[in-house]
Amino acid sequence: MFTIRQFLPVVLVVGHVAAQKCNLQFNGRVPKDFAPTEFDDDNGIFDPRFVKGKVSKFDVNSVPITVTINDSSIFAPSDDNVQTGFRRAEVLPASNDGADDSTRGIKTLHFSVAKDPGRPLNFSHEYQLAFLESADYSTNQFVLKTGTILGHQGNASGTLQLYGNVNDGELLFWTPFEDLVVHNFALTLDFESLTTQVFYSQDSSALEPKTDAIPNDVSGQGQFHFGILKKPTGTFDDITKEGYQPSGIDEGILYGGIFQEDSSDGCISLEP
Ligand SMILES: *[C@@H]1O[C@H](CO)[C@@H](O)[C@H](O)[C@H]1NC(C)=O
Ligand SMILES: *[C@@H]1O[C@H](CO)[C@@H](O)[C@H](O)[C@H]1NC(C)=O
Ligand SMILES: CC(=O)N[C@H]1CO[C@H](CO)[C@@H](O)[C@@H]1O
Repeated sequence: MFTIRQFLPVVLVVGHVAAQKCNLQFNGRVPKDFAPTEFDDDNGIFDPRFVKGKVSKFDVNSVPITVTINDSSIFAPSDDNVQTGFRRAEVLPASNDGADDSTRGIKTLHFSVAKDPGRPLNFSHEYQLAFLESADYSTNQFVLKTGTILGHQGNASGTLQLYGNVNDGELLFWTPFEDLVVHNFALTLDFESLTTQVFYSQDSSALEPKTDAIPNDVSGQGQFHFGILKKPTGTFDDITKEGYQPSGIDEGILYGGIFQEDSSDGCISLEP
């Protein structure tokens, strides 16, 4: 059901992304002259079927995007599977079909997030802002969450929390989700040794390692999601279809600097 595209670096497509130190696996940085409607067409950056919807450190000649959700953001993978329990809108890299090289070898995934001051989230809810979903849809091998995390109510809601494979639910790293700050993440995902190392910085600071390479089951390939998946509150048996979602929402998150590089030789970009 997914279009399989050959890896085509945006460097070649648009010709004005800064030189890279490491080899790129995919590039989700959006060129400055990119018109929003192009997200609905095949664009070589993000898969158009998944897109509805302050410049980050790694956006040198590119711009951030805002992913928003409202009451209409209900994902329906099929007519009999309408996910009314969630409000969600995400972008997925165009070349990432679930079985491609982005989940093989050793790769470093970069992305930056910032709050949209005009469209605040509701921290009474749990949100997933970035995650890898396995090819068989059975797990998320890592998840960046914020808000009130279901099953982890002790965690401060105003934090960004990076979890490993949700089967274990280990919190790998957390940091305050401050306003008016660009939060830069890089995750070195070792698909051979099954580890994850977290790098983080704010605004224009160089990325710093915040953890060692922590054992984390990143096997199972799959797809990288960037956007907003808002979970329900209240009680539910089937989280995808039940629970409480208030109406009249208008929420957004800024994303930038989304790309993945090959770190099989140890190469990691701490600076653009
Ligand atoms: C949600 O946003 C989309 C895109 O702007 C818009 O077409 C739709 O009408 C909005 N839905 C609601 C319920 O506001
Ligand atoms: C935030 O979410 C809670 C739980 O769904 C809801 O009761 C509350 O009204 C929401 N707050 C705002 C400001 O929308
Ligand atoms: C900041 C905070 O409260 N962190 C906790 C979040 O939940 C994990 C898993 O239960 C704990 O290990 C952290 O201490």
